[in-house]
Amino acid sequence: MKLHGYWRSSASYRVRIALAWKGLDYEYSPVHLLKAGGEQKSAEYSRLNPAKLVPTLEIKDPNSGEHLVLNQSLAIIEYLDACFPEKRLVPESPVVAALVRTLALDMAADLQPIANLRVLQYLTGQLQQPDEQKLAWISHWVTQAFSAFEARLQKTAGKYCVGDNVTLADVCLIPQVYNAKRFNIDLSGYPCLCSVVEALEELPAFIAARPENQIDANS
Ligand SMILES: N[C@@H](CCC(=O)N[C@@H](CS)C(=O)NCC(=O)O)C(=O)O
Repeated sequence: MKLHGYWRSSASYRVRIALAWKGLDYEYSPVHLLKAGGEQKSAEYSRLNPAKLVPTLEIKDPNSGEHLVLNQSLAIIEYLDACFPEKRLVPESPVVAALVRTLALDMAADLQPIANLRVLQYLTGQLQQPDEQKLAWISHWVTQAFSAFEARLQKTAGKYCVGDNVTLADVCLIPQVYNAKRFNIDLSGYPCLCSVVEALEELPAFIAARPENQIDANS
């Protein structure tokens, strides 16, 4: 199994958490998102992911033995959950699974893309916005998303986002919190979110997946 990712990429971070949570060994192949205009745009990497985004997971399917090249972090994690159902991240109950996916998509589908590298590069490049406007953009969307997330957590959270089991919602939350901290966004107005994050940050799988613990950290 080989994960193509970048230490600071939140989508790669999600897959690293899921792999570590399930105790799956993998080779890590760094794709530098900034070097030489971005290695994700190279012809070689584009063959693995035509969207020119990380992550990509190469895996031998445990059922058919087929070599698979998978993109989209949530599709990858749902695939891993189906093939390796120990320590499930999407619960079997349809009701709880819907709650979990709602929270996961709040972070991975509605928030993360708005502050993705290529979006920020477009803001400061083609649209010629200064850095302070870029920071205002990030802060606006993070604040809006975290306020809604906090309101949801008031109803769903136990120790973690949904009850007392780690789920896909937690896997999607932590990388967005990492990004928010990078941009110095004040999280003190989200007490429920902070208490869930504190509990998750103690778990070995979440520690192993941290950006600073990757071989390409600070590169
Ligand atoms: N929905 C995709 C998002 C992937 C994505 O946005 N990856 C970012 C890093 S978190 C990326 O590769 N950015 C490179 C760029 O914007 O050029 C997923 O979840 O896998």
